[in-house]
Amino acid sequence: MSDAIETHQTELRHFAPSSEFVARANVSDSSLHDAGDADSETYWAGQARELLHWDTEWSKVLDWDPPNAKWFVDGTLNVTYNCLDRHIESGHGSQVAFFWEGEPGDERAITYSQLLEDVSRCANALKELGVQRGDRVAIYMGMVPELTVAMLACARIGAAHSVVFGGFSSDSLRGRINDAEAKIVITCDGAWRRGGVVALKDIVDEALLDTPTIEKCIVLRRTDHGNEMTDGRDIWWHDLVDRQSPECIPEPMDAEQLLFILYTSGTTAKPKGIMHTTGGYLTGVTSTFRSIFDIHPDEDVYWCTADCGWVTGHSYIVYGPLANRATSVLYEGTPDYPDKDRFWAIVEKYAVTILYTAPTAIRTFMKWGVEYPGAHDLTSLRLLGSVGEPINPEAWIWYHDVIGGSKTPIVDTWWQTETGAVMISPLPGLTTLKPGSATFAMPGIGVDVVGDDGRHVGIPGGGYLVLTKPWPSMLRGVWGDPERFQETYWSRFPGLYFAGDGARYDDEGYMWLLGRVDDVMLVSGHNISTAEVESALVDHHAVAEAAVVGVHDPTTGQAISAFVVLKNDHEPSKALEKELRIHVGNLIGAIARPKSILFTDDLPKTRSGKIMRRLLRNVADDETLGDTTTLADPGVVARIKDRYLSVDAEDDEVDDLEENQK
Ligand code: 6R9
Repeated sequence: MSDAIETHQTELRHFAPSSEFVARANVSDSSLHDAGDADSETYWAGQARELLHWDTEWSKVLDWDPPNAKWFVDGTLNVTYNCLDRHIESGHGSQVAFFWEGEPGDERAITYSQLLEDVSRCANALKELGVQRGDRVAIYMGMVPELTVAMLACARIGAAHSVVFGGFSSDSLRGRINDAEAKIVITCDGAWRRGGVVALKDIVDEALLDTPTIEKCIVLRRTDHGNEMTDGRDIWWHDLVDRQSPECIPEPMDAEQLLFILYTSGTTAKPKGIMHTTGGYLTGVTSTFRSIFDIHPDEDVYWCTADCGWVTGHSYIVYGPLANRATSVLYEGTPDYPDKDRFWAIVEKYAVTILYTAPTAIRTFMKWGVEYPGAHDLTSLRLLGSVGEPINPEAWIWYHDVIGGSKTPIVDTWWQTETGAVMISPLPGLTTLKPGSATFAMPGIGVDVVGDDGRHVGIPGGGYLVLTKPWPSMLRGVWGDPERFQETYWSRFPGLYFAGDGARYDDEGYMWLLGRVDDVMLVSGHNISTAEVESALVDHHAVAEAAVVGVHDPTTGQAISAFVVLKNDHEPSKALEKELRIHVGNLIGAIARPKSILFTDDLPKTRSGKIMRRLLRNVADDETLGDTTTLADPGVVARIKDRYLSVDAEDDEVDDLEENQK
C-alpha cells in the first residue's frame, strides 16, 4: 500500500499522488500549467522547440482566422524523423519500439532501427506505385505491426493516411475511400479474432467494386487462408515491400501538410473526415503523452489497448509514444482469447508499467471477476489510464484497487478525434484525483463549461463543454466540407469550440464529463450517430421508419435501442428483428447493431415532424416521460411504452467490447 492520501470530503475520496510517484514524475509542479496560463502560444512554441526536431523554424506560432488555424507557420519537419531517425542517431536503435503479441500467441520485438527500415521500405514501395505528397492512402488492417508501418510510411513521404477500423463493413470502407478519393488501399488477407479469421480482403474486394480512385491494393499475408488477388490491381506486401531499399530520406514537410484523415460519426448519417496536420498535431501528442503518461523511455513498458483504427491508436499508440521513444506493447486480438485473462497475461509477460484502456473494458473485466487479474503478477503497473467515455466511480475504484494494487494513479483523459490530443486530464505527479472526474484542462488548453447563453456557468455548475482557445493539435477541418466544420463546431457559441459533450464543475472546480448532448451515441466509447443507424434500418425493404436512441448500458456505457415502423405488408417477428440487426451490421459494422429492436405502429413526433428521441430514450431507460405536449399524437408514447415493457428485450450477442474497444 502506498502513501496515497485518502480523505472523505463531499462523499468523495481524494487521491493525492504518492511521494514515491512525485519523486520521479516528469511533471510534479505547476510550472507547465503556469506557463500555459500565462501565454498559451509561447507555451506551445516552447513545447514544439523542446520536444521536436524542426528542419526549419516557424516564422509565426499561430495564424488564427476563426475557425481556421495554422500553427508553426512556415516551419518544416518530418514526423517520422522525429518518431524514428533521431532516436537511432542518439544511440537508441536497438531499443524495442513495439513488443507485438499476435492473437494466436506469436510474437515479435521490433527495435527502432528495424522499424525505420520497415517504414522506409514501405515508403519506397508507395513511391514506386506513384504515391505523392498530398495523396490519400486508405489502410484497412488488423492490429499487426505493418499497420503502424503503413501509417508511418505515408507520413515519411507526405501522403495522408485514412485508417478505417477493421470492424467496419465494406459499405463503410467504400464510403470513406470515395470521400477521401484514396489512390491506394493497404489491407491484410485476414485478421485473427478469437481463433477465427475475419476475411478482410474479401470485404475490401466488395468495397472496391465501386471506388474509381483506387489504383492498387497492397495485401499483407497474415492469416494465409486463401483469397482472390485481382490481376493488375492487387499486390502482395511481400512481393512489393520486401525488395525495396531500407533507406528513404525523410523529407521536410510543411507544418500544415495534411498528416491524416480519420472519419468520425456526426449527427448526420455521413461520417466526417477529420483532418489533422503535421507540426501542431505532433507537438500536441508528444507533449501530452510525456506529461500525462509520465513516460521514462529507458524504464517504462507502455500499453495502449486501443485499435489503430481509432484516434486513440493514432495519437497514443503510434505518434505520441514513438516521438517520446517509448517501448510499447501492441496486441492483435481480443481480451478473452484464449481466456479472459489474456490482458493480464500480457501485462505480466512484458512487465507493463503503464496501461491505457477504456471504461467499457474495465466494466467487462469487473463482470468477469477478480480471478482473472488475480491469477497474474500485475505489480509492474505504476500508472493507469482511461479514455473513451466517462468512467463511473465504481469502475475507477475497481481499476485502481484490483488492477493497480491500490497504488497507481489513474489518468482519466478527455479528448476527441477532433482535438487530436488530450485536452482534460490529471497530471499523475501533480493532480489530486477524484474517481470519475477527468479533473482539469491540460497546460496551454482553454476549457470551460458554459450555459445556453455561451457564458461560463460558475462553480459549481453544469452545461456544455467548450474549448476557448485554438490549440496545436486541433482539427483543421472536415475533409471536403468547410461548411460542416463551421456549422458543427463553431456556430453554436461564437468564438468557442463546441465539443458536443455535457459537463459540470463540482464545488472544487473539478470537471465531470456527462456524455454527449447531441444525437451521437457512445457505444463502448465509440461515436455512432443515431442518423447513421436509422438510415441503415430504413435501407431494409421491410422498414418504413426508424428511430434510434442510446440507452444506458452497464457494460458498454450506451447501447443502441431501435424503434421500427414496418411497411404495411410486413409483420414483426423475431426472425425479422435478427435480420435487421444483421442488415445494420453489414451496412455499418457490428458495433452499430442495435441491442434491442421494438416494432411499433408509429413514432413520437413533434408537429413539425421531428422525432422526439428524448421520449424514446425515456421509454427505453424506463424513466418518466416528462413533457409530451408538443407531440402530434400524445398517445403514441404510451402505446410504445406498453409494448416495450411487454417485450423481453433480448440480451443478444452485441460485440460490446471485443472488436470495438478504443
Ligand atoms: C478519444 C476519443 C470522443 C467522445 C467525446 C466524449 C467521449 C472520450 C472521455 C469521454 C468522458 C473521457 N469521451 N474520452 N467522455 N470522459 N475521458 O474517444 O475520441 O472517438 O472521437 O470520441 O468520447 O463524449 O466527445 P472519439
